[in-house]
Amino acid sequence: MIVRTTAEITGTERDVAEAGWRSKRIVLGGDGVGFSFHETTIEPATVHEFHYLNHVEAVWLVEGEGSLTDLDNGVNYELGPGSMYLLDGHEKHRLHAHTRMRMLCVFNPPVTGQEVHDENGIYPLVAVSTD
Ligand code: 9YT
Repeated sequence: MIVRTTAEITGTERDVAEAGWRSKRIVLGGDGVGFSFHETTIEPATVHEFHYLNHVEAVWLVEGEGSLTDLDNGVNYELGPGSMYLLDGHEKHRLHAHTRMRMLCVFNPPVTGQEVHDENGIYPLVAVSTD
């Protein structure tokens, strides 16, 4: 059994921050369980594009409001607490945080912890929202 807290991984190599988002990776590939499990926070009024070519990801929004656009077909979704999206088709997508969003994310296959961006199909782009 593994027991961890977010507090004990804060500030370690499992706590990855990029412009406008931060992800605490509480379970990684090295744990050997077939998935990774992250808490991602996205700052308000930021826009991010992600494309995970090699991973399936489920994201459960716990706090905050935002919008999600499927860039494969242009469909837009409004997200709030309790919303979940599952990228079962490796969809390129855009997240626009209206308020600070806190999300719980699962990846299969697991992220190893080496990926930050522009690597292995993970391509986050960051911009500040103008609205
Ligand atoms: C919202 C989202 O896609 N989070 C993914 C995790 C994050 N990009 C990370 O840990 O690298």
